[in-house]
Amino acid sequence: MSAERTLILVKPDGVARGLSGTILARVEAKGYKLVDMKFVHATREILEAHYAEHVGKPFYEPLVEFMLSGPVVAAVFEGERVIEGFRSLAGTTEPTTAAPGTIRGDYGRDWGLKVQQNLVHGSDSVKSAEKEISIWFG
Ligand code: DAT
Ligand code: MG
Repeated sequence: MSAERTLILVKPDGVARGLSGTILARVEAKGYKLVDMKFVHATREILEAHYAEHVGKPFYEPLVEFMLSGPVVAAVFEGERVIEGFRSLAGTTEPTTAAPGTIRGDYGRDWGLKVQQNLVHGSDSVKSAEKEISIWFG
């Protein structure tokens, strides 16, 4: 049985604020293994596949525009229960209320925009992780 893997993105706000290294260091420091990584400017095609579950929601188009606004770091991390472990480290979606100690809680805030800028993405299930790793890494 192969080890669990997850797709992590440092979103354009994280890269623009110079937090890519800090964020990746926190994932590594927790003990997960970095197995692939790249610096990439996403395309609309990639984002439409990545965020297909959110089509039709009021924040969908702002989300795609935000994710196109600058480069991201895409990384694959591996480890026992890494999907759940990274979601816990990232914190909840809204940065205002994400727990202090989490990435979103420590570095994120609400900027009063149509989409929450919350620094990171992490796959939410084994199925999503497999899909997302193939979208970003082929
Ligand atoms: P998560 O990234 O925590 O898995 P999600 O998959 O539900 O959250 O949504 C994808 C992103 O869209 C999320 O990181 C931030 C943004 N978002 C989600 N819900 C939102 C809302 N109600 N208003 C504004 N932006 C939202
Ligand atoms: Mg999600």
